[in-house]
Amino acid sequence: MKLQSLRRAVFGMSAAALLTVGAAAPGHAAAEAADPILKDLAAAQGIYYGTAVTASKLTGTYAAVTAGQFDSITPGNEMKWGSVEPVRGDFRWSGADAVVDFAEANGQKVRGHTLVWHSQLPSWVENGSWTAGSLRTVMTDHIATEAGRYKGRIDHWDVVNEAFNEDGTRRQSVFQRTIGDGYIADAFRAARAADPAAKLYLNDYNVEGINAKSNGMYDLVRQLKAQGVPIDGVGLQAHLIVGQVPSTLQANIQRFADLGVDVAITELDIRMPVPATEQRLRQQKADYKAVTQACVAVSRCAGVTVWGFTDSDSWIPDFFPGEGAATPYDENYRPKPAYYGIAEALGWSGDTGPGPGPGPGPGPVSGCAVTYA
Ligand code: G2I
Repeated sequence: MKLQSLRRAVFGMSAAALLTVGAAAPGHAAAEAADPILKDLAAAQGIYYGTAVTASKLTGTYAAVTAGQFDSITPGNEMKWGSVEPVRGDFRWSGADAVVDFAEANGQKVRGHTLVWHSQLPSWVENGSWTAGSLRTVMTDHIATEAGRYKGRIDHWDVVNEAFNEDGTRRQSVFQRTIGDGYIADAFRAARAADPAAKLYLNDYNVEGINAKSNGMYDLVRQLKAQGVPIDGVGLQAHLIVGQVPSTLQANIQRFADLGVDVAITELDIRMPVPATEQRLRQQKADYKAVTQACVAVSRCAGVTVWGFTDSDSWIPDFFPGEGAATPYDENYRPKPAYYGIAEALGWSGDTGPGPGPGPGPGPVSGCAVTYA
């Protein structure tokens, strides 16, 4: 890799990160040296800025941007029950270990994702014949094993993920059906026992604005707090659609904070029909900026995690045919307008480059021509 490209790709990285990455991969630069460093801007605002990662990709430019721009990482799949114990008693920790080791080598926090979820659940759990008692034991043993393995190394755990239906009632997962309402409190107590230092989160999607689902979550958090259940935070995933940031996002963050819990934006991405157009990318910039501003504005908002930082590492195209371009960097690790929108929300006022007139235009493109096709 040319010296100039290497300088660009690793700009903002610590010495530890450089050691970890070693020889950066060829390819496009990650960002101009003059570009902002999101984790530094975030720290100055009292929050973290994180990204979901894929453990097997943590080399080269992908690793350089992960370490250079973000101060928190979340394994996108590697800590899920189906990943770590696909067969009962057969544990596979290599992916999760790799993410935690990378974070420690680069001075990053880890969001552990996730201990109890109805999806990516091994069939031995999903289809076992359980009593309430036997499934509760299996669940709390799983929590003790996984959270115990990483004790002291995880900043936040998503203890329970996606427990609600859209109308605010409980999702009828195997845990809900078999153990009943109390499974959530049981899970949080087991997580606290396994790793007392980790902040314990309840995480869900479509709960970013004030609506029936977030009302259900709000009522539960209030009850859990009243019962002394050890819950520390609420995660708003924020898988959003371009132009549709809920107008009540900040008020919703604030009302959870007022219950006495922290809040995090845990899985932010903002999808659009592809091919992306300049207009959609401008709107996406405004949307990333608005979400980030809402977190900055509430003192109990701990930070923001994007669900993949590059369009080459996003779940959207696989799950929403015809949609994509949902992350702040393009497929070649070039920052998109959204990246500059995040930076602006974090107080940066640098040059976002020639744009199509006033407002959120595309930023610099690292000397490469960008065509969104
Ligand atoms: O679905 C988006 C997210 C919603 N909230 C919880 C998150 O955990 C969830 O993440 C996504 C991952 O980003 C995807 O990568 O969860 C998906 C599964 O629900 C993940 O997709 C799976 C594919 O379904 C598998 O076929 C694939 O083997 O990713 C696996 C690993 O690449």
